Amino acid sequence: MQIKIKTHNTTPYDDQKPGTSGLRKKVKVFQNANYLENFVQSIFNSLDDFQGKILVLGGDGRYFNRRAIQVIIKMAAANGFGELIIGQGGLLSTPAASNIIRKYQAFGGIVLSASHNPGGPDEDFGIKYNVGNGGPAPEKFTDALYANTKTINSYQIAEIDDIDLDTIGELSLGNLKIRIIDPVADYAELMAKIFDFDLIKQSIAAGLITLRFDAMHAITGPYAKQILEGQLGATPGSVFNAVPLEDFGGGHPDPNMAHAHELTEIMFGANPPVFGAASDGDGDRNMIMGANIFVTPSDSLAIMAANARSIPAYAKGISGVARSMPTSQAVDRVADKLSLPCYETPTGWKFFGNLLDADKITLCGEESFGSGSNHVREKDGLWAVLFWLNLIARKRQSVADIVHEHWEKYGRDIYCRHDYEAVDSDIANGILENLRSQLNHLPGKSWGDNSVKFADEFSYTDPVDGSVSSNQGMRIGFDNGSRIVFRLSGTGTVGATLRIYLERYERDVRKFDQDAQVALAELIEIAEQLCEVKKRTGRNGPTVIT
Ligand code: VG1
Ligand code: CO
Repeated sequence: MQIKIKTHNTTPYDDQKPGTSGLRKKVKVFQNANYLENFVQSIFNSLDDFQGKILVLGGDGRYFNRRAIQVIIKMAAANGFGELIIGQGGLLSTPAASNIIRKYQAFGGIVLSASHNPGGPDEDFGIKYNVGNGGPAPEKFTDALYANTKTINSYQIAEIDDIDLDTIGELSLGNLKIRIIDPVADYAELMAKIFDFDLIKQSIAAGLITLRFDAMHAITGPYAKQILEGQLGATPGSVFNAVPLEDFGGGHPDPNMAHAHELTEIMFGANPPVFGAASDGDGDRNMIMGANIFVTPSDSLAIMAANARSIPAYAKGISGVARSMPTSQAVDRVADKLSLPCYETPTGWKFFGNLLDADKITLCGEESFGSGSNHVREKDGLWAVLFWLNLIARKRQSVADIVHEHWEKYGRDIYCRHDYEAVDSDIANGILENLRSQLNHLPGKSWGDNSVKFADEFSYTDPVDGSVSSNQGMRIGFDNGSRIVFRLSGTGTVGATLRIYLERYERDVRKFDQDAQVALAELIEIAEQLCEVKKRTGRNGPTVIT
């Protein structure tokens, strides 16, 4: 059967610039005439030589996921892909999609997600293109894609019926093969190769590890159920909020103590389990907790780097580490001690891809609850959870003991992030301009013990391909190692979100248990003097503190 292809005329939208991780907009915006079609055609227009090749397709299951997948199937068919590999029900977690692209040597993949942003008819949707290494497309591609969205005047679509996404199997339509696959199987197989599943299983069976995992009504539900309960033997019900819902039960599927409050209450409540964790909308973020303790993502990365040799896949050691610029310097201290290269990249996973491909690094992470390794080219929530479970099983120590032991050796980088969400864009730009104008005058200036060593706007030169990314946030470093970083979010969909990242290094063991907000109070005050966010917005404090 030959499929009938139709070319539709369209007119460009001017707001389809991909942000930190793809294009994110309100569902209502994606529902505008040809909005999705324009963006998808622009992706295909920006690619070369994909005829007859494989495209992976899946999303986090949020509202509009199914509709969008049907449209993309028809457009991929019309544009000449040879095979589509799609997760059953249109579902694939972001790390699972990355794995499938790599495993089946696909040309690329389209991942539908707005990650930690809420879902539903009045909430957010997102779409992102990943390249053949399984990672987010680099800026060179997203720039070309954006340029395409501004001039697009037609798109191609196949006139075929909707595809049954729910039945695993294969079908052919003209020259196109469509495979609906189990979204979990390949991923679970990969995890079993990286970690010591037998050891974790024994520790759980012996009662040494008890755990709770909050899937936040999002994509990791089926993955965590199968791996943690099915394969590792955690008590049924250990994984909760495990069924992906189109609106995530009305919450933000964002694994931090502000949004994963159910888990937080369990871990700080009576008789907490040994280990607690949560993941986000698309499964690439993680929050790690132990009984009465929360592990900051920056500390988690540092602890993973310091203990990598305890994990089978990294037993021979790691080649290097990388962190995004606003992530705390905890991992730098580990790299220093182990004489490993340590890279500081702009925010967003796309900057780690080249370093991983070139084997300059094995582990990487961000302060925003993301960590990962060379096993895929995305951050990976469940991977981090399994890393910690493997570590606890090996060390036979509590999460709190592992963290305290780490701090005793390396010192503690006390850290937090203040987000001011949905700020009027003009006010936000004013804040940044005002900050920018101060940068040259700040070095040498002091507030108490905090004397400014450097103040700059972060620019990154990729050591592999030499590409330069500038204006990646403002850094103010102090002589005592403290830092304040300011940047605007590239994933929000309403107004602008100002992020203020604060960190202070503490070497005094007696002060390790301080509350971060108290320990950082002086820096929080300096940050306000510099950026005047409260003064300029009339707000009393941040929308979210993580
Ligand atoms: C945020 C985080 C960033 C992360 C990005 C995508 O970006 O700060 O570290 O890579 O989200 O994560 P921004 O530009 O809003 O600060 V996910 O899990 O939302 O795909
Ligand atoms: Co995510």
